[in-house]
Amino acid sequence: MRCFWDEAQRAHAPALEFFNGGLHPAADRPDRADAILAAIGPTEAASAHGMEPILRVHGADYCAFLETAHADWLAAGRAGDAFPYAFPIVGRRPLALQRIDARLGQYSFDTATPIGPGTWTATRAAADTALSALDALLGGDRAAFALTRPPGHHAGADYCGGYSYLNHAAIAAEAALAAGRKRIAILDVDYHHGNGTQDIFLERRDVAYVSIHADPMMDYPYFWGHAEETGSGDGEGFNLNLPLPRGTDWTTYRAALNQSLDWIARFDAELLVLSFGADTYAGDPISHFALETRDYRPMGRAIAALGLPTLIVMEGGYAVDALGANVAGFLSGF
Ligand code: SP5
Ligand code: ZN
Repeated sequence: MRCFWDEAQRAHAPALEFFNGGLHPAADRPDRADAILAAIGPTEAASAHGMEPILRVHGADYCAFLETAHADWLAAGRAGDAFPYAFPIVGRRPLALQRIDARLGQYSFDTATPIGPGTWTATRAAADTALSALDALLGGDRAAFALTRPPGHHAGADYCGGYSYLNHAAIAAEAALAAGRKRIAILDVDYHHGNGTQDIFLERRDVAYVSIHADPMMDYPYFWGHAEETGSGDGEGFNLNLPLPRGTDWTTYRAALNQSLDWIARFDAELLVLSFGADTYAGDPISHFALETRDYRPMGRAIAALGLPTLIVMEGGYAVDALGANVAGFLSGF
């Protein structure tokens, strides 16, 4: 399987994130990529795809914000990474505000997703990485792996959050449609619900989204990922959430995975985008499932058995010591 990675993704190196009333070392560390690279063997660099495929998913104003947010933060006299602190939750009006703090709040939904000097460069390189891996599929390959970092599945059309800025899986799905594919399935096996991906495609029936994740009654991102979110308008019935309790092990997980695979098979997709997170691992420092390293190989095998051309896009996974083995196990099973 061809694997893609772009060194420019290292430019995103947040120091801290804020949750539970305090600052913590950022979980999305650049050495996550080193752990995966050491385990999967050679990778190919991404090729530049420009802004057009990004703008099929994200607003131009949001992209302009991401591009200049850190410079605006410095210009306001701040140091370090840019953090939001005020959010337009109630009576949100379409105000065109200039103050960096207002703009950070307008385009963010949490305080764990800081913007640093290299964030825009890195997430654009991650989009190019996903698009380059998609090119391999469009050229006839059965599967390709995009080592994307920062992750993407929490980012919506006009917001960042959950360590995500651009939604690389959504960008790839739209690019596949633009290349002539008619029906795309997105399967999201990250520990967290991919609220950004769900939101982007909620009213669509050409892109079906199914996610297996920690029950948002207990875990981030709380406000999305509940079982009753099944799509809306034209997209009604094309969104499936399978929330699972904390402590879920492979036996329980496998049953939900089978359910999601049956659902995808009925949808009759031409191409699968897999948002793959390894934060379902028992030793993950911010998550609460109980999968072991040995479980990722049968997970890969089960998803491969769908028989669909599959783009594997990296999302979360923060137990750096086990991350290489978990990702490599998944890819070898696939
Ligand atoms: C892509 C991805 O996996 N994003 C995850 C974002 C989660 N950010 C929320 C941080 C809250 C962590 N709570 C930690 C509890 C530690 N005991
Ligand atoms: Zn996650």
